[in-house]
Amino acid sequence: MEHLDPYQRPPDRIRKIYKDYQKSSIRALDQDSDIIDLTRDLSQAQRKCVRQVSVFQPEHLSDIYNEFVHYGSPHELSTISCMDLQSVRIYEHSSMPGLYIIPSLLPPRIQLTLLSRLLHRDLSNPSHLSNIHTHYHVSYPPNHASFFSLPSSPTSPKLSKKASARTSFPIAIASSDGGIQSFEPFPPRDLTLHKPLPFSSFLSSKLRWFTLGAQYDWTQKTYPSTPAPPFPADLSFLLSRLFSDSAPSSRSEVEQNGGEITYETDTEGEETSSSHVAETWYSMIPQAAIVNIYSAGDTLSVHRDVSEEVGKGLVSMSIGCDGILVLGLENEPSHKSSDGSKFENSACTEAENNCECIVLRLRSGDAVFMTGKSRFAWHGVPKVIEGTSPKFLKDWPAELVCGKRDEEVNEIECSRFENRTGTDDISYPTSKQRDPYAHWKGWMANKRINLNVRQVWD
Ligand SMILES: O=C(O)CCC(=O)C(=O)O
Repeated sequence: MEHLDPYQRPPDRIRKIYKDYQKSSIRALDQDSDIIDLTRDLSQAQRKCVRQVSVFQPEHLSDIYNEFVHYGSPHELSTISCMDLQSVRIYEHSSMPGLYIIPSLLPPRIQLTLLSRLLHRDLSNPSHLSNIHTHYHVSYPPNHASFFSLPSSPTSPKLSKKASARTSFPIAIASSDGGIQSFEPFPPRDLTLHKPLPFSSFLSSKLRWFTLGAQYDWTQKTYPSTPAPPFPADLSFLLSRLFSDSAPSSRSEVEQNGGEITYETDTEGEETSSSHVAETWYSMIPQAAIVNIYSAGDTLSVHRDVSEEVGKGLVSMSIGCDGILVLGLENEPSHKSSDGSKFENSACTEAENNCECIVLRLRSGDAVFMTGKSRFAWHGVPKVIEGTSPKFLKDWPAELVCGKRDEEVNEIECSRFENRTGTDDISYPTSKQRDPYAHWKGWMANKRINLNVRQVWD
């Protein structure tokens, strides 16, 4: 595999596009016809380059999702019926061969289950390091409880110098009824560089990412050779079944299935065939993941993921607010842009034009699979759009009323797959006993979680 430099500066063109989108207002984003948003009609120019290349069938998906929801426990019940699911279409853009865009792959129940497993369970596992660990001693709630079982706005006492210097804990402060009343701030590793980090900022604004499986070293830009914590088995199952098996149904099956193919002969005269999908669907074994936690307004700068030792596919799944993802592939100097959009700009210098760029609006439940030529594409997130978290997620981690959950999430599933909205009709428990996370209600309203998964070694 070709070795790419993790320190290389991104091409000027994608940097410029990234900066422009960073400055865009929500209104401008809503009206921007260059953004590929597969939930709305594509522009005429986009229809020439975006094609449906394959499909996931509902039966296939419901098997995977039921197994994932009940993973590790014997079950006979089907929580997700294939009747509630629709075929999920897989698209490709002619400028990004091997980049598969899969809108609405995850139905609401799977998004909720995934979110809870990532943030209640995996974040509480001390072997999953976060960016906060680089500068702070992070302490954990007792018995692997969720961080969200702690008060959302603690009445933490000020950390004494002695406590700041301490490297062993407990730091949870018990209340008279035996619960946890508050959490001391996390002491910095170097007191001369950082102040103690209040627990409230850990989850509310400061936590940006944590890692699963192989723990990437952000300073060295390498994966350590020491044994990694096991990749969570249920997530591994979900991702392997979706992305490691053979490529999903071929194009002819799409046609038989009545799938409408948004195919127009593109300007280059090239068609993407089912055999092409099979060739570039580089199955992957999940070995490392980054869980990015964005607040509206956060950004992720343009980069390439090049530290992995194999070029297998990279999966990216989004939950919560919409995100704008800018992607760019460097090409031959003579290559002409195929979409005729503003990304082909005669005012650009040659260096700026030497990178094919596309811009996607990703919504909750969408997935992107970067394989083939696009595996090492430049990409970045210039915008997470405020107020766009779907209704069924807005109150998370507050839970749905016990007993009504199945019925209600099913309702949400149906309505979402019809028109991508949630339902107004979700009720929540009123007592704290029934909902341990009620005091964090609304945390997800302005968050975007991205699960970014890769294979590191053969
Ligand atoms: O949030 C996203 O959509 C992309 C995240 C990403 O590129 C990364 O974690 O490397």
